[in-house]
Amino acid sequence: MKQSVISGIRLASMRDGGEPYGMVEDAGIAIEAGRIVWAGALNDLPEQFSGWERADFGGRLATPALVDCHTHLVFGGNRAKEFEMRLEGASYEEVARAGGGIVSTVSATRGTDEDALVEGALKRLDAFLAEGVATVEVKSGYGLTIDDELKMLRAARRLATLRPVRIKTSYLAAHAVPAEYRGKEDAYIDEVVLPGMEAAHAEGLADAVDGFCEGIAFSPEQMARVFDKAKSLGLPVKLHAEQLSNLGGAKLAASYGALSADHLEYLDEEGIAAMAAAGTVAVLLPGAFYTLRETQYPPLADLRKHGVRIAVATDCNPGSSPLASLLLTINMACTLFRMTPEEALAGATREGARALGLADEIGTIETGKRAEIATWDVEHPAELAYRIGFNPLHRLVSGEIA
Ligand code: DI6
Ligand code: FE
Repeated sequence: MKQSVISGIRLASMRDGGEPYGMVEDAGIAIEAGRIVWAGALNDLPEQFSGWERADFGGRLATPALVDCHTHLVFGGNRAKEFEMRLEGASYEEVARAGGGIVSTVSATRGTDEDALVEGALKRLDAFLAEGVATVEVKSGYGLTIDDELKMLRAARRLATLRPVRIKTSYLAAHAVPAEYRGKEDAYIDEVVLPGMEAAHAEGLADAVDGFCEGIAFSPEQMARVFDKAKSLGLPVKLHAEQLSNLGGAKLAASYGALSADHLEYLDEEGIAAMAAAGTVAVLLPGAFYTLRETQYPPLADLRKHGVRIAVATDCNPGSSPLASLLLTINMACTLFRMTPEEALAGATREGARALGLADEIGTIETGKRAEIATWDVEHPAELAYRIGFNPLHRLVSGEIA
């Protein structure tokens, strides 16, 4: 059984409460079989760990490995053309209604086989890993037939066999109405979304169920039918809610005990109170806000006031957030949304883990959690938020010291 002690670090444990960033100077972490068995000031290292193999990190900063709790990493094609259209004046909704948007990625994804989906996603995944990310959520939602949704989820699962990363999958068939079902949303739910969910669950392909509750997608009533099915299968739910308008999606998600409600620019205080009561995490996605040149800000002050936990994620997707950098996302969360660097880093570690139902496993550096640790060539954790287009990762320690 491999036993070791990481020493010579400045530890930003991101534990709740206590010092800002859970900071401990001149710290050590004792690791046994991939788990943290002790973390604290090296001077206080218990006797029982003192003889363990040491790895000295030369005074570098250590944080929990990063967690990206909202991505659409698997897809075919790209949407550079639509980017041009929007620069010529078309809005995101107009592009979607003209058959572009999500639906154009659906055609490309249907036309891409599983191997090629994996190959495309690996390029993006490698960019995440190079920045200290060890856990990535990946959604389906560009297949919109049972077979194509399953193909996307199988591709997502394969990523974890090809790289040292934890992948959590979300079944997102309720992402858009495919052209063949336009005007027949309820039939699409009955004939594709619900049976596809059963098939994904039977094959162990879905860790959660997601949806897009919006005028251009599904109503709260339709999402409730999707969530009822998820509940009957014992799958946790989450929702793209209040991104472009306020339909009460977050409140609906909270009523199902959702892990998270995501986007939330148009969220009202009633929705916030419902999320607080249910412990539903607010996932903020500044990459989509930036790309769509949104002007409505997510209600940060009220989320704080109600004590809602706030995560930050890339929303990496070919349309509204072609963003494969979680570090840049952390910067954007501060600059665009006015989150503090500590909140934004917590959003991409502790709170991202919570949004995936992994709060007991990862997201902070403390006894009992997995030893997934990023070390950085910086002095202070705020440097991870403040720089733009700069990657100071020194090393990602995943499971054991290699
Ligand atoms: N909201 C988003 O921002 C992404 N999906 C969603 O429901 C956009 C996906 C896309 O434009 O391809
Ligand atoms: Fe999304």
